[in-house]
Amino acid sequence: VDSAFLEQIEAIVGPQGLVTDPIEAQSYLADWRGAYSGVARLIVRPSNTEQVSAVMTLCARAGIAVVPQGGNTGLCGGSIPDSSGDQVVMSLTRMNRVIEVDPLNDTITVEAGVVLQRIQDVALEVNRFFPLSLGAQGSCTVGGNLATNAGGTAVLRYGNMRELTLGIEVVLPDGRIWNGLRGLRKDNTGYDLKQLFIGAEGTLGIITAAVLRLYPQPKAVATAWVAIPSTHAAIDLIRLVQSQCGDRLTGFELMSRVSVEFVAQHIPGCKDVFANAYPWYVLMELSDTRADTNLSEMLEQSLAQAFETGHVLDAVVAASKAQVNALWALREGISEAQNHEGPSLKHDISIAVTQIPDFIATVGQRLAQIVPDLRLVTYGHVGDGNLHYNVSKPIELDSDRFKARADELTEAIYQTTAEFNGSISAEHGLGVAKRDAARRYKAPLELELMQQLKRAIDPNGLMNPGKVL
Ligand code: FAD
Ligand code: 2HG
Ligand code: ZN
Repeated sequence: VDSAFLEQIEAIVGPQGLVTDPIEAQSYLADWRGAYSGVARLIVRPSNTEQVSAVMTLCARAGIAVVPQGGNTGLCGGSIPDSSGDQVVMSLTRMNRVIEVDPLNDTITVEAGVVLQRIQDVALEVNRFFPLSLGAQGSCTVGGNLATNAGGTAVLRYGNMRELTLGIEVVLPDGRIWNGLRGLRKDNTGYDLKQLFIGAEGTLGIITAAVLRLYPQPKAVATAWVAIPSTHAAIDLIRLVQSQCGDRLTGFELMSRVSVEFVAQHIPGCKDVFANAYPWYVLMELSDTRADTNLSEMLEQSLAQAFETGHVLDAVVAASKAQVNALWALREGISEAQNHEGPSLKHDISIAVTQIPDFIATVGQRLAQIVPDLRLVTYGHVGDGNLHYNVSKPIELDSDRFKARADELTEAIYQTTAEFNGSISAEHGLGVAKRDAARRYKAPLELELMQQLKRAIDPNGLMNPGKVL
Protein backbone atom coordinates (compact mmCIF):
# COMPACT_ATOMS: atom_id res chain seq x y z
CA VAL A 1 0.00 0.00 0.00
CA ASP A 2 1.11 3.53 -0.80
CA SER A 3 2.31 4.70 2.62
CA ALA A 4 1.14 8.31 2.27
CA PHE A 5 -2.40 7.08 1.54
CA LEU A 6 -2.26 4.69 4.48
CA GLU A 7 -1.12 7.47 6.82
CA GLN A 8 -3.95 9.70 5.69
CA ILE A 9 -6.51 6.95 6.29
CA GLU A 10 -5.00 6.17 9.69
CA ALA A 11 -5.19 9.84 10.61
CA ILE A 12 -8.95 9.62 10.03
CA VAL A 13 -9.86 6.28 11.63
CA GLY A 14 -7.01 5.72 14.11
CA PRO A 15 -5.07 2.45 14.45
CA GLN A 16 -8.16 0.51 15.62
CA GLY A 17 -9.86 1.47 12.39
CA LEU A 18 -7.48 -0.60 10.27
CA VAL A 19 -7.21 -4.36 9.95
CA THR A 20 -3.53 -5.15 9.46
CA ASP A 21 -3.21 -8.66 10.85
CA PRO A 22 -3.17 -10.98 7.80
CA ILE A 23 -5.05 -13.77 9.58
CA GLU A 24 -7.78 -11.43 10.81
CA ALA A 25 -7.91 -9.91 7.32
CA GLN A 26 -8.94 -13.23 5.79
CA SER A 27 -12.44 -13.00 7.26
CA TYR A 28 -12.98 -9.73 5.33
CA LEU A 29 -11.60 -11.09 2.06
CA ALA A 30 -13.61 -14.29 1.60
CA ASP A 31 -17.21 -15.32 2.18
CA TRP A 32 -18.28 -17.97 4.71
CA ARG A 33 -18.96 -20.61 2.06
CA GLY A 34 -15.57 -20.20 0.44
CA ALA A 35 -17.33 -19.36 -2.82
CA TYR A 36 -15.76 -15.89 -3.27
CA SER A 37 -12.41 -14.42 -2.29
CA GLY A 38 -10.33 -11.38 -3.20
CA VAL A 39 -7.44 -9.12 -2.22
CA ALA A 40 -7.69 -5.62 -0.74
CA ARG A 41 -5.44 -2.58 -0.78
CA LEU A 42 -6.68 -1.87 2.71
CA ILE A 43 -9.42 -2.90 5.16
CA VAL A 44 -10.81 0.11 6.96
CA ARG A 45 -13.27 0.15 9.86
CA PRO A 46 -14.58 3.67 10.53
CA SER A 47 -16.44 4.29 13.78
CA ASN A 48 -18.79 7.12 12.74
CA THR A 49 -20.38 8.80 9.72
CA GLU A 50 -17.84 11.64 9.65
CA GLN A 51 -15.03 9.12 9.36
CA VAL A 52 -16.86 7.30 6.55
CA SER A 53 -17.26 10.63 4.78
CA ALA A 54 -13.58 11.58 5.19
CA VAL A 55 -12.41 8.16 3.93
CA MET A 56 -14.75 8.35 0.93
CA THR A 57 -13.53 11.85 0.10
CA LEU A 58 -9.94 10.68 0.19
CA CYS A 59 -10.64 7.57 -1.92
CA ALA A 60 -12.61 9.63 -4.46
CA ARG A 61 -9.71 12.07 -4.85
CA ALA A 62 -7.25 9.19 -5.29
CA GLY A 63 -9.56 7.32 -7.69
CA ILE A 64 -9.68 4.30 -5.39
CA ALA A 65 -12.72 1.98 -5.40
CA VAL A 66 -14.49 1.04 -2.16
CA VAL A 67 -16.33 -2.20 -1.30
CA PRO A 68 -18.77 -1.79 1.61
CA GLN A 69 -19.10 -4.73 3.96
CA GLY A 70 -21.35 -5.58 6.90
CA GLY A 71 -21.51 -9.02 8.50
CA ASN A 72 -20.21 -10.61 5.28
CA THR A 73 -23.06 -13.14 5.27
CA GLY A 74 -24.34 -12.29 1.79
CA LEU A 75 -24.74 -15.08 -0.73
CA CYS A 76 -23.78 -13.37 -4.00
CA GLY A 77 -20.22 -12.18 -3.38
CA GLY A 78 -21.25 -8.50 -3.16
CA SER A 79 -19.12 -7.69 -0.11
CA ILE A 80 -15.87 -9.24 -1.37
CA PRO A 81 -13.20 -7.19 -3.21
CA ASP A 82 -11.91 -8.30 -6.62
CA SER A 83 -8.49 -9.89 -7.12
CA SER A 84 -6.68 -6.71 -8.23
CA GLY A 85 -5.56 -5.66 -4.75
CA ASP A 86 -6.59 -2.08 -5.65
CA GLN A 87 -9.88 -1.87 -3.76
CA VAL A 88 -10.51 -0.70 -0.21
CA VAL A 89 -12.85 -2.83 1.90
CA MET A 90 -14.90 -0.66 4.24
CA SER A 91 -16.40 -2.65 7.10
CA LEU A 92 -19.20 -0.90 8.99
CA THR A 93 -19.22 -3.26 11.96
CA ARG A 94 -17.72 -0.74 14.41
CA MET A 95 -20.69 1.54 13.77
CA ASN A 96 -22.95 -0.44 16.07
CA ARG A 97 -24.83 2.12 18.14
CA VAL A 98 -28.57 2.11 18.65
CA ILE A 99 -29.20 5.85 18.28
CA GLU A 100 -32.81 6.09 19.43
CA VAL A 101 -35.80 3.89 20.23
CA ASP A 102 -39.22 5.56 20.09
CA PRO A 103 -41.94 3.07 21.02
CA LEU A 104 -44.69 5.67 20.58
CA ASN A 105 -43.66 6.62 17.06
CA ASP A 106 -42.92 2.89 16.55
CA THR A 107 -39.41 3.55 15.25
CA ILE A 108 -35.84 2.58 16.01
CA THR A 109 -32.84 4.50 14.67
CA VAL A 110 -29.61 2.54 14.33
CA GLU A 111 -26.15 2.77 12.82
CA ALA A 112 -25.45 0.52 9.83
CA GLY A 113 -23.24 -1.94 11.70
CA VAL A 114 -25.84 -2.98 14.28
CA VAL A 115 -26.44 -6.73 14.09
CA LEU A 116 -30.03 -7.66 13.15
CA GLN A 117 -30.65 -9.77 16.25
CA ARG A 118 -29.76 -6.84 18.49
CA ILE A 119 -32.48 -4.73 16.86
CA GLN A 120 -34.98 -7.52 17.53
CA ASP A 121 -33.82 -7.70 21.17
CA VAL A 122 -33.90 -3.94 21.77
CA ALA A 123 -37.42 -3.79 20.30
CA LEU A 124 -38.61 -6.54 22.67
CA GLU A 125 -37.20 -4.61 25.63
CA VAL A 126 -39.68 -1.79 24.90
CA ASN A 127 -42.56 -4.19 24.21
CA ARG A 128 -42.24 -3.80 20.44
CA PHE A 129 -41.28 -6.08 17.56
CA PHE A 130 -38.87 -5.79 14.64
CA PRO A 131 -40.01 -8.44 12.15
CA LEU A 132 -37.05 -9.04 9.82
CA SER A 133 -35.98 -12.58 10.57
CA LEU A 134 -33.42 -14.76 8.79
CA GLY A 135 -30.89 -17.50 9.42
CA ALA A 136 -27.91 -15.13 9.52
CA GLN A 137 -29.53 -12.73 12.01
CA GLY A 138 -26.85 -13.30 14.65
CA SER A 139 -24.16 -11.83 12.39
CA CYS A 140 -25.69 -9.86 9.50
CA THR A 141 -25.96 -6.09 9.89
CA VAL A 142 -28.73 -3.66 9.14
CA GLY A 143 -26.52 -2.02 6.49
CA GLY A 144 -26.28 -5.35 4.66
CA ASN A 145 -29.99 -6.01 5.17
CA LEU A 146 -30.75 -2.64 3.57
CA ALA A 147 -28.19 -2.96 0.78
CA THR A 148 -29.65 -6.34 -0.24
CA ASN A 149 -33.27 -5.49 0.62
CA ALA A 150 -33.26 -8.68 2.68
CA GLY A 151 -36.39 -10.83 2.93
CA GLY A 152 -36.47 -13.87 5.23
CA THR A 153 -39.25 -15.75 6.94
CA ALA A 154 -41.68 -12.99 7.96
CA VAL A 155 -42.12 -11.23 4.60
CA LEU A 156 -45.52 -12.85 4.11
CA ARG A 157 -46.93 -10.69 6.92
CA TYR A 158 -44.53 -7.72 7.23
CA GLY A 159 -42.75 -7.25 3.90
CA ASN A 160 -39.08 -6.97 2.88
CA MET A 161 -36.51 -4.62 4.39
CA ARG A 162 -37.82 -1.90 2.04
CA GLU A 163 -41.23 -2.01 3.73
CA LEU A 164 -39.60 -1.87 7.15
CA THR A 165 -37.57 1.29 6.47
CA LEU A 166 -38.65 4.91 6.93
CA GLY A 167 -35.37 6.75 6.45
CA ILE A 168 -31.65 6.29 5.84
CA GLU A 169 -28.39 8.21 6.05
CA VAL A 170 -25.97 7.70 3.16
CA VAL A 171 -22.42 8.79 2.41
CA LEU A 172 -22.14 9.38 -1.33
CA PRO A 173 -19.16 8.22 -3.41
CA ASP A 174 -17.70 11.76 -3.28
CA GLY A 175 -17.91 11.84 0.53
CA ARG A 176 -21.00 14.06 0.92
CA ILE A 177 -23.44 13.00 3.63
CA TRP A 178 -27.16 12.77 2.89
CA ASN A 179 -29.11 12.71 6.13
CA GLY A 180 -32.48 11.21 5.29
CA LEU A 181 -33.15 9.92 8.82
CA ARG A 182 -36.82 10.88 8.86
CA GLY A 183 -39.23 8.68 10.77
CA LEU A 184 -42.22 9.72 8.69
CA ARG A 185 -44.96 7.44 7.40
CA LYS A 186 -45.92 10.03 4.84
CA ASP A 187 -43.52 12.09 2.74
CA ASN A 188 -44.46 12.90 -0.84
CA THR A 189 -41.85 15.53 -1.55
CA GLY A 190 -40.61 14.16 -4.85
CA TYR A 191 -38.56 11.09 -5.64
CA ASP A 192 -38.19 8.59 -2.80
CA LEU A 193 -34.39 8.61 -2.84
CA LYS A 194 -33.89 6.06 -0.05
CA GLN A 195 -35.35 3.40 -2.33
CA LEU A 196 -32.40 3.85 -4.71
CA PHE A 197 -29.89 2.88 -2.06
CA ILE A 198 -31.99 0.05 -0.60
CA GLY A 199 -31.23 -3.02 -2.70
CA ALA A 200 -28.32 -1.32 -4.52
CA GLU A 201 -25.80 -3.69 -2.88
CA GLY A 202 -23.40 -0.86 -2.09
CA THR A 203 -23.05 0.33 -5.69
CA LEU A 204 -24.42 3.83 -5.09
CA GLY A 205 -23.20 4.82 -1.63
CA ILE A 206 -22.45 3.72 1.92
CA ILE A 207 -25.53 3.42 4.14
CA THR A 208 -24.45 4.65 7.57
CA ALA A 209 -27.73 4.68 9.56
CA ALA A 210 -31.45 3.99 9.26
CA VAL A 211 -34.83 4.65 10.87
CA LEU A 212 -36.79 1.39 10.94
CA ARG A 213 -40.41 0.57 11.69
CA LEU A 214 -41.45 -1.23 14.85
CA TYR A 215 -44.64 -3.24 15.33
CA PRO A 216 -46.75 -4.43 18.26
CA GLN A 217 -45.16 -7.44 19.87
CA PRO A 218 -46.85 -10.79 19.12
CA LYS A 219 -47.85 -12.33 22.47
CA ALA A 220 -49.25 -15.63 21.19
CA VAL A 221 -47.48 -17.83 18.66
CA ALA A 222 -48.31 -21.27 17.25
CA THR A 223 -45.90 -23.24 15.10
CA ALA A 224 -46.57 -26.43 13.14
CA TRP A 225 -44.44 -28.90 11.19
CA VAL A 226 -46.55 -30.43 8.47
CA ALA A 227 -45.96 -33.28 6.02
CA ILE A 228 -47.71 -32.81 2.67
CA PRO A 229 -48.01 -35.00 -0.42
CA SER A 230 -47.22 -32.42 -3.11
CA THR A 231 -46.41 -28.81 -3.86
CA HIS A 232 -50.03 -28.36 -4.98
CA ALA A 233 -51.06 -29.22 -1.43
CA ALA A 234 -48.77 -26.48 -0.12
CA ILE A 235 -50.47 -23.80 -2.21
CA ASP A 236 -53.96 -24.99 -1.23
CA LEU A 237 -52.88 -25.05 2.40
CA ILE A 238 -51.67 -21.43 2.36
CA ARG A 239 -54.99 -20.28 0.98
CA LEU A 240 -56.95 -22.37 3.48
CA VAL A 241 -55.01 -21.10 6.50
CA GLN A 242 -55.02 -17.52 5.25
CA SER A 243 -58.75 -17.56 4.69
CA GLN A 244 -59.32 -18.93 8.19
CA CYS A 245 -56.64 -17.09 10.16
CA GLY A 246 -56.10 -13.93 8.10
CA ASP A 247 -52.84 -12.11 8.62
CA ARG A 248 -52.14 -14.14 11.74
CA LEU A 249 -50.30 -16.36 9.26
CA THR A 250 -46.79 -14.90 9.60
CA GLY A 251 -44.62 -17.67 8.16
CA PHE A 252 -45.06 -20.40 5.58
CA GLU A 253 -41.91 -22.25 4.57
CA LEU A 254 -41.71 -25.18 2.15
CA MET A 255 -38.97 -27.85 2.18
CA SER A 256 -38.24 -30.85 -0.01
CA ARG A 257 -37.42 -34.19 1.63
CA VAL A 258 -33.74 -33.92 0.64
CA SER A 259 -33.45 -30.53 2.37
CA VAL A 260 -34.67 -31.99 5.66
CA GLU A 261 -32.47 -35.10 5.30
CA PHE A 262 -29.38 -32.91 4.87
CA VAL A 263 -30.14 -30.97 8.07
CA ALA A 264 -30.85 -34.12 10.10
CA GLN A 265 -27.55 -35.54 8.86
CA HIS A 266 -25.26 -32.55 9.28
CA ILE A 267 -26.56 -30.14 11.90
CA PRO A 268 -25.88 -31.32 15.45
CA GLY A 269 -29.03 -31.54 17.56
CA CYS A 270 -31.41 -31.49 14.57
CA LYS A 271 -33.51 -34.55 13.85
CA ASP A 272 -36.39 -35.48 11.61
CA VAL A 273 -39.82 -34.93 13.15
CA PHE A 274 -41.82 -37.90 11.86
CA ALA A 275 -40.88 -41.57 11.79
CA ASN A 276 -41.98 -41.83 8.14
CA ALA A 277 -40.42 -39.95 5.24
CA TYR A 278 -42.67 -37.60 3.22
CA PRO A 279 -41.96 -35.83 -0.08
CA TRP A 280 -42.53 -32.27 1.16
CA TYR A 281 -42.79 -30.40 4.44
CA VAL A 282 -44.18 -27.06 5.54
CA LEU A 283 -43.23 -25.02 8.58
CA MET A 284 -46.10 -22.75 9.46
CA GLU A 285 -46.43 -20.02 12.05
CA LEU A 286 -49.41 -18.05 13.34
CA SER A 287 -49.02 -15.09 15.66
CA ASP A 288 -51.29 -12.60 17.39
CA THR A 289 -50.77 -9.58 19.63
CA ARG A 290 -53.41 -10.85 22.10
CA ALA A 291 -51.92 -13.31 24.57
CA ASP A 292 -55.31 -14.95 25.14
CA THR A 293 -55.85 -15.98 21.52
CA ASN A 294 -55.85 -19.77 21.28
CA LEU A 295 -53.72 -20.03 18.17
CA SER A 296 -52.80 -23.69 18.65
CA GLU A 297 -56.46 -24.61 18.53
CA MET A 298 -56.99 -22.44 15.46
CA LEU A 299 -54.04 -24.05 13.72
CA GLU A 300 -55.12 -27.57 14.69
CA GLN A 301 -58.59 -26.96 13.27
CA SER A 302 -57.21 -25.81 9.93
CA LEU A 303 -54.81 -28.74 9.80
CA ALA A 304 -57.54 -31.24 10.68
CA GLN A 305 -59.63 -29.92 7.82
CA ALA A 306 -56.68 -30.20 5.43
CA PHE A 307 -56.02 -33.73 6.70
CA GLU A 308 -59.59 -34.72 5.73
CA THR A 309 -59.08 -33.53 2.17
CA GLY A 310 -55.69 -35.23 1.84
CA HIS A 311 -53.69 -31.98 1.73
CA VAL A 312 -51.92 -32.90 4.96
CA LEU A 313 -50.40 -36.32 5.68
CA ASP A 314 -49.09 -35.71 9.18
CA ALA A 315 -48.62 -32.68 11.42
CA VAL A 316 -47.37 -31.62 14.82
CA VAL A 317 -48.09 -28.34 16.59
CA ALA A 318 -45.19 -27.34 18.85
CA ALA A 319 -46.04 -27.69 22.54
CA SER A 320 -43.12 -25.74 24.01
CA LYS A 321 -40.69 -22.96 23.19
CA ALA A 322 -37.94 -25.58 22.91
CA GLN A 323 -39.96 -27.44 20.29
CA VAL A 324 -40.60 -24.22 18.36
CA ASN A 325 -36.86 -23.57 18.31
CA ALA A 326 -36.13 -27.14 17.20
CA LEU A 327 -38.55 -26.82 14.26
CA TRP A 328 -37.05 -23.51 13.15
CA ALA A 329 -33.54 -24.94 13.51
CA LEU A 330 -34.55 -27.71 11.11
CA ARG A 331 -35.59 -25.08 8.59
CA GLU A 332 -32.78 -22.56 9.16
CA GLY A 333 -30.11 -25.26 9.07
CA ILE A 334 -30.64 -26.06 5.37
CA SER A 335 -28.23 -23.46 4.03
CA GLU A 336 -25.35 -24.69 6.18
CA ALA A 337 -26.22 -28.38 5.84
CA GLN A 338 -26.15 -28.22 2.06
CA ASN A 339 -22.59 -26.93 2.27
CA HIS A 340 -21.53 -30.30 3.70
CA GLU A 341 -22.78 -32.18 0.63
CA GLY A 342 -20.20 -31.06 -1.91
CA PRO A 343 -20.61 -28.49 -4.66
CA SER A 344 -24.03 -26.90 -5.07
CA LEU A 345 -25.67 -24.25 -7.19
CA LYS A 346 -27.82 -21.62 -5.51
CA HIS A 347 -30.82 -20.10 -7.27
CA ASP A 348 -33.00 -17.66 -5.35
CA ILE A 349 -35.98 -17.25 -7.61
CA SER A 350 -39.52 -15.97 -7.29
CA ILE A 351 -42.65 -16.57 -9.29
CA ALA A 352 -46.38 -16.14 -8.65
CA VAL A 353 -47.34 -18.43 -5.75
CA THR A 354 -49.96 -20.26 -7.80
CA GLN A 355 -47.36 -21.22 -10.44
CA ILE A 356 -44.97 -22.87 -7.98
CA PRO A 357 -46.15 -26.48 -8.56
CA ASP A 358 -45.97 -26.21 -12.36
CA PHE A 359 -42.61 -24.50 -12.17
CA ILE A 360 -41.13 -27.21 -9.94
CA ALA A 361 -42.45 -29.96 -12.20
CA THR A 362 -41.25 -28.30 -15.42
CA VAL A 363 -37.79 -27.36 -14.25
CA GLY A 364 -37.29 -30.75 -12.56
CA GLN A 365 -37.88 -32.53 -15.89
CA ARG A 366 -35.53 -30.21 -17.76
CA LEU A 367 -32.71 -30.63 -15.26
CA ALA A 368 -33.02 -34.42 -15.24
CA GLN A 369 -32.24 -34.39 -18.97
CA ILE A 370 -29.05 -32.42 -18.39
CA VAL A 371 -27.78 -34.28 -15.29
CA PRO A 372 -29.77 -37.21 -13.88
CA ASP A 373 -30.05 -37.87 -10.13
CA LEU A 374 -29.42 -34.32 -8.97
CA ARG A 375 -30.31 -33.75 -5.35
CA LEU A 376 -32.82 -30.93 -5.41
CA VAL A 377 -32.63 -28.87 -2.25
CA THR A 378 -35.80 -26.98 -3.06
CA TYR A 379 -37.11 -24.89 -0.20
CA GLY A 380 -37.99 -21.37 0.72
CA HIS A 381 -40.46 -18.70 1.60
CA VAL A 382 -43.17 -20.20 -0.54
CA GLY A 383 -45.84 -17.93 0.95
CA ASP A 384 -44.07 -15.15 -1.01
CA GLY A 385 -43.50 -17.28 -4.12
CA ASN A 386 -39.78 -17.39 -3.24
CA LEU A 387 -37.93 -20.66 -3.82
CA HIS A 388 -34.32 -21.44 -3.03
CA TYR A 389 -34.00 -23.81 -5.94
CA ASN A 390 -30.62 -25.16 -4.88
CA VAL A 391 -29.01 -28.08 -6.63
CA SER A 392 -26.48 -30.47 -5.05
CA LYS A 393 -24.37 -32.78 -7.15
CA PRO A 394 -25.52 -36.40 -7.60
CA ILE A 395 -23.77 -38.66 -5.07
CA GLU A 396 -22.09 -40.72 -7.77
CA LEU A 397 -20.98 -37.81 -9.96
CA ASP A 398 -17.48 -36.41 -9.65
CA SER A 399 -17.38 -32.75 -8.46
CA ASP A 400 -15.53 -31.45 -11.52
CA ARG A 401 -17.98 -33.10 -13.89
CA PHE A 402 -20.86 -31.55 -11.98
CA LYS A 403 -19.22 -28.11 -12.10
CA ALA A 404 -18.68 -28.49 -15.84
CA ARG A 405 -22.47 -28.69 -16.27
CA ALA A 406 -23.23 -25.87 -13.83
CA ASP A 407 -23.87 -23.14 -16.42
CA GLU A 408 -26.23 -25.36 -18.38
CA LEU A 409 -28.22 -26.26 -15.25
CA THR A 410 -28.44 -22.66 -14.10
CA GLU A 411 -29.46 -21.48 -17.54
CA ALA A 412 -32.28 -24.06 -17.64
CA ILE A 413 -33.52 -22.86 -14.27
CA TYR A 414 -33.36 -19.16 -15.22
CA GLN A 415 -34.89 -19.80 -18.63
CA THR A 416 -37.82 -21.60 -16.99
CA THR A 417 -38.10 -18.81 -14.42
CA ALA A 418 -38.31 -16.28 -17.26
CA GLU A 419 -40.98 -18.35 -19.03
CA PHE A 420 -42.99 -18.23 -15.80
CA ASN A 421 -42.51 -14.42 -15.61
CA GLY A 422 -40.42 -14.75 -12.47
CA SER A 423 -37.31 -13.11 -11.06
CA ILE A 424 -33.82 -14.65 -10.95
CA SER A 425 -33.11 -12.99 -7.61
CA ALA A 426 -35.91 -12.76 -5.09
CA GLU A 427 -34.05 -11.67 -1.94
CA HIS A 428 -30.28 -12.24 -2.15
CA GLY A 429 -29.41 -9.66 -4.82
CA LEU A 430 -27.12 -9.97 -7.83
CA GLY A 431 -23.63 -9.26 -6.44
CA VAL A 432 -21.16 -10.87 -8.82
CA ALA A 433 -22.95 -14.23 -8.80
CA LYS A 434 -25.98 -13.16 -10.83
CA ARG A 435 -24.72 -9.99 -12.48
CA ASP A 436 -24.20 -11.50 -15.93
CA ALA A 437 -27.41 -13.53 -15.82
CA ALA A 438 -29.35 -10.34 -14.99
CA ARG A 439 -28.05 -8.85 -18.21
CA ARG A 440 -29.79 -11.62 -20.09
CA TYR A 441 -33.03 -11.62 -18.15
CA LYS A 442 -33.78 -7.95 -17.47
CA ALA A 443 -35.26 -5.74 -20.15
CA PRO A 444 -32.67 -3.58 -22.00
CA LEU A 445 -34.54 -0.45 -20.96
CA GLU A 446 -34.36 -1.44 -17.27
CA LEU A 447 -30.62 -2.01 -17.58
CA GLU A 448 -30.15 1.29 -19.39
CA LEU A 449 -32.00 3.21 -16.66
CA MET A 450 -29.94 1.44 -13.99
CA GLN A 451 -26.72 2.44 -15.79
CA GLN A 452 -27.88 6.03 -16.01
CA LEU A 453 -28.67 6.15 -12.29
CA LYS A 454 -25.29 4.62 -11.50
CA ARG A 455 -23.51 7.26 -13.60
CA ALA A 456 -25.52 10.09 -12.02
CA ILE A 457 -24.61 9.12 -8.47
CA ASP A 458 -21.21 7.45 -8.98
CA PRO A 459 -19.80 9.07 -12.15
CA ASN A 460 -16.31 7.65 -11.62
CA GLY A 461 -17.50 4.11 -10.94
CA LEU A 462 -15.76 3.82 -7.57
CA MET A 463 -18.63 2.35 -5.49
CA ASN A 464 -18.39 -1.43 -5.36
CA PRO A 465 -17.50 -1.75 -9.06
CA GLY A 466 -18.29 -5.00 -10.85
CA LYS A 467 -21.27 -5.75 -8.61
CA VAL A 468 -24.90 -5.68 -9.86
CA LEU A 469 -24.08 -3.97 -13.18
P1 FAD B 1 -22.75 -8.31 3.63
O1 FAD B 1 -22.76 -9.72 3.25
O2 FAD B 1 -21.56 -7.80 4.33
O3 FAD B 1 -23.00 -7.42 2.33
C1 FAD B 1 -24.03 -7.70 1.44
C2 FAD B 1 -24.09 -6.61 0.35
O4 FAD B 1 -24.45 -5.36 0.94
C3 FAD B 1 -22.76 -6.36 -0.33
O5 FAD B 1 -23.01 -6.01 -1.67
C4 FAD B 1 -22.17 -5.18 0.42
O6 FAD B 1 -21.29 -4.42 -0.38
C5 FAD B 1 -23.42 -4.39 0.76
N1 FAD B 1 -23.34 -3.64 2.01
C6 FAD B 1 -23.14 -4.13 3.27
N2 FAD B 1 -23.21 -3.14 4.17
C7 FAD B 1 -23.44 -1.99 3.48
C8 FAD B 1 -23.61 -0.62 3.85
N3 FAD B 1 -23.56 -0.23 5.12
N4 FAD B 1 -23.82 0.29 2.87
C9 FAD B 1 -23.88 -0.08 1.57
N5 FAD B 1 -23.73 -1.36 1.17
C10 FAD B 1 -23.52 -2.30 2.11
N6 FAD B 1 -31.11 -13.16 2.88
C11 FAD B 1 -32.43 -12.97 2.77
O7 FAD B 1 -32.85 -12.01 2.14
N7 FAD B 1 -33.32 -13.84 3.34
C12 FAD B 1 -32.92 -14.90 4.07
O8 FAD B 1 -33.75 -15.68 4.55
C13 FAD B 1 -31.52 -15.10 4.24
N8 FAD B 1 -31.08 -16.13 4.97
C14 FAD B 1 -29.74 -16.30 5.12
C15 FAD B 1 -29.32 -17.38 5.88
C16 FAD B 1 -27.97 -17.63 6.05
C17 FAD B 1 -27.53 -18.79 6.90
C18 FAD B 1 -27.02 -16.76 5.42
C19 FAD B 1 -25.56 -16.98 5.61
C20 FAD B 1 -27.44 -15.69 4.66
C21 FAD B 1 -28.80 -15.44 4.48
N9 FAD B 1 -29.28 -14.39 3.70
C22 FAD B 1 -30.63 -14.20 3.60
C23 FAD B 1 -28.39 -13.51 2.93
C24 FAD B 1 -28.52 -12.05 3.35
O9 FAD B 1 -28.34 -11.16 2.28
C25 FAD B 1 -27.67 -11.62 4.46
O10 FAD B 1 -27.63 -12.50 5.52
C26 FAD B 1 -27.81 -10.18 4.98
O11 FAD B 1 -28.91 -9.42 4.55
C27 FAD B 1 -26.57 -9.48 4.56
O12 FAD B 1 -26.10 -8.67 5.60
P2 FAD B 1 -24.55 -8.50 5.87
O13 FAD B 1 -24.42 -7.43 6.90
O14 FAD B 1 -23.90 -9.77 6.17
O15 FAD B 1 -24.05 -7.94 4.46
C1 2HG C 1 -32.73 -19.11 3.54
O1 2HG C 1 -33.91 -18.81 3.33
C2 2HG C 1 -31.67 -18.23 3.00
O2 2HG C 1 -32.42 -20.07 4.27
C3 2HG C 1 -30.46 -18.96 2.44
O3 2HG C 1 -32.16 -17.28 2.13
C4 2HG C 1 -30.70 -19.61 1.12
O4 2HG C 1 -28.56 -20.68 1.27
C5 2HG C 1 -29.52 -20.39 0.55
O5 2HG C 1 -29.57 -20.69 -0.64
ZN1 ZN D 1 -34.28 -17.21 2.04
